[in-house]
Amino acid sequence: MKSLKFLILASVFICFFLLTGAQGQKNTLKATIDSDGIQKVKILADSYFFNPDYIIVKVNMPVELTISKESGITPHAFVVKEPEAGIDIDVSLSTDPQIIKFTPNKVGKYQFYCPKKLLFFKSHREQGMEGIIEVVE
Ligand SMILES: [Cu+2]
Repeated sequence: MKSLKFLILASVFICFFLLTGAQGQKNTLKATIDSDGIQKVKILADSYFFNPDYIIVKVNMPVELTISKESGITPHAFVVKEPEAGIDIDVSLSTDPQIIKFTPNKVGKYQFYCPKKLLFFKSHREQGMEGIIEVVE
């Protein structure tokens, strides 16, 4: 009986560590520049995260994002509201990849997120659907 209790306690601890460990994780992608001078980045939206969720691009060079969402009925969108940095995006996502082009013109870190929210539930952003585009020199 004692060992069973210990086993349950141990598995609870392991689950806790797995969960908290996964949440803080950043999946970083440094955009590579192709032969046309375009920085191509692929992003996948899922419930409730973006992969990658930390994207590094160079300033004053065109970026081409290819964004799609995982299959399923949950709607997702991709929003970045940083017009002063040349990034102003608000698109609803589908499983068909969409291509979004922009040229960041200001170094900095900019938030992207999914604004969807169902009734009284937490917004997707609050559940982890957000990330950062870092524009570097
Ligand atoms: Cu969403």
